[in-house]
Formats: sequence, structure tokens, C-alpha cells
Amino acid sequence: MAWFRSRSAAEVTTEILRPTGLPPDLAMLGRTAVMGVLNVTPDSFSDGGTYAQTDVAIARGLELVAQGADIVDIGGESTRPGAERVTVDEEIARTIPVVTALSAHGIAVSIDTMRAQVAQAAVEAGAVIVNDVSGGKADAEMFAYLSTIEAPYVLMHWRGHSSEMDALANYSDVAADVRTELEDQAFDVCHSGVASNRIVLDPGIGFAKTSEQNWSLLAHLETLQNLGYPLLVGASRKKFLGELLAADGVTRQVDQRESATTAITTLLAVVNVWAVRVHDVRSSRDAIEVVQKLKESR
Ligand code: PMM
Repeated sequence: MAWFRSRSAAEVTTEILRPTGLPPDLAMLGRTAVMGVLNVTPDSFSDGGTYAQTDVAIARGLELVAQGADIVDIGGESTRPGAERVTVDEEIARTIPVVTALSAHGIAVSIDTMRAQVAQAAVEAGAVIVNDVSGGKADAEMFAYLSTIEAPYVLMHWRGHSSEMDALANYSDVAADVRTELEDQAFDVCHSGVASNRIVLDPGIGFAKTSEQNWSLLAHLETLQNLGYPLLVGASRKKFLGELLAADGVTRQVDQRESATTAITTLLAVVNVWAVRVHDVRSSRDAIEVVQKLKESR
């Protein structure tokens, strides 16, 4: 059936799967893509407040591309644990001027939103990918909107809003449960008229998951890869890295988690994930170049 794209382990580890509907440069990319994070918010966990002004955010987007980003992911709503929601008008006001400006520079922009209305405004302003951390669960209109466009859709594993997600981290087998829940959402979006080959799955690192569950998911990524969809992973600077690197009981600070992030990028590139979503683009891009060179040298 259309939504079921199971592949053998050999297939998923020897090629990079990518979604259809990408702009030509991205469609032809022979390596793991780098999605640079641009949060136009006052309160995101890593870069909250830094790029909240439109002109500063646009400059940061250009900088991300200069440093090697293939995609700039623009978000106007913080998803850090405990965060409250912003209004749709506020989210649009924060993101759309930045989407418009960076798209006009020919940059591949993705819109990081759970709202169909914001996704639509962003696509109309030039965004070429819809990145929905709720995997369609936060807005009943999302799948219907997606059926009207051709852009790739990043469908992330999600169980509930940031204010409640820490209480939802209950799994019997985290990789198997995430796989089942992603498969169900992929089924639903395809049933709404979205072609399965436009879908990218994302395990949702840090969303309704404990640190140990994040590690287990990353350690069993093939469980998700075997579904046969391209994968995107966003592990950059997240709390589980800070906890791993804690010293004397003190969690490593957000801006001191870069080497660990780069290590994760390296491993993800080795197993051919389609894209990594990161804050520091250059270090991840360098790691991917190394992996690519080694692959080509075999
Ligand atoms: N994580 C965050 C925001 N958006 N999108 C995808 N697809 N995957 C993620 O893991 C993800 C995301 C939260 O991190 P941030 O506050 O650094 O943006």
C-alpha cells in the first residue's frame, strides 16, 4: 500500500533517501543535508532572544548559509519544555518577514510550525519545506492544507504540547513505540492526499522523552529507517547532551554542547540520514564532509 515503504536493512544503510518536492540543488545533494536553526523567538532554549528582531534574524539566516547550511529552518514559537504557546498572529508576524527576505535571496527555507495557517503564509512567502514538530497532531487543518501543496513535509514524533510533554514520556519500547506512532501519522497524512514520498520522519529528540529514551532512540534508528522514509534528526545542543557531559552534578551549558552535537551529526551521516537540524552549521557541515569523503574513498 502507498504509505508502507518498508526496505531491507541493506538498502537503508547504503543510500540517502530524500523526499520529492525539493528545490533542484537539494534534490541533487549527494550527502546529508544541514538544516540551520533560526528561532525568531524571545525564549527558545538554545538561541532564545538572540534573533528575535527581524533584521537580526535575516542577517543570521544569511550567515547560516555562508557557513554551509543547505536549508534555513525558521520558527516563531518556542518548543522548549514548559513553553507557553504564542498566538497565530504573533507567530506570523515573527516569521513571515524573515521567510520572505531569505527566500528572495534564493535560500531554501523551511517553516517550523504546528499551524496550517502559518505553514500556508510561509509557503506563499517562499518556504519550500513544512517542518511540523507535532506531526499533524496540533492542528486538525494541517493535513488538509498539505494536500494542496507539493512541498516536503517533516513529520516529527510528538505526544503533546511543551507545557505537558515531560509527563508523556512513557514507553514500553521507545524505538518501537515511536515507530508505530510515526507510522500512524504517516498513514493519516497520506490518507489526506499527501504523497508518501514527500514525507520525512523525525524521531523528535527531546520531545516527551527522557535522556535515556533519546539515547535509546538514536541507538535504534534503523527501527525508524526500516519504514523506508527519509529521516531528519534534531539533536543539536539538547538537554540529553548536557546531562551526558555533566560535571559534579552540573549539566553542561547549552553553548558548550557543540562537540557532542558534531559527534552525533557524524554518526547520523554515516547511517545516511537525509538531514540534521543544528545550531552551529559549520561544525556539522565539516563532519558531513569528512564522512562523505570516507564513503567516496571506499
Ligand atoms: N527541535 C526543536 C524545534 N524544531 N524540528 C524538528 N523537525 N526536529 C526537532 O528535533 C526540533 C524541531 C527544538 O529545538 P530548538 O529550540 O533548538 O529549535
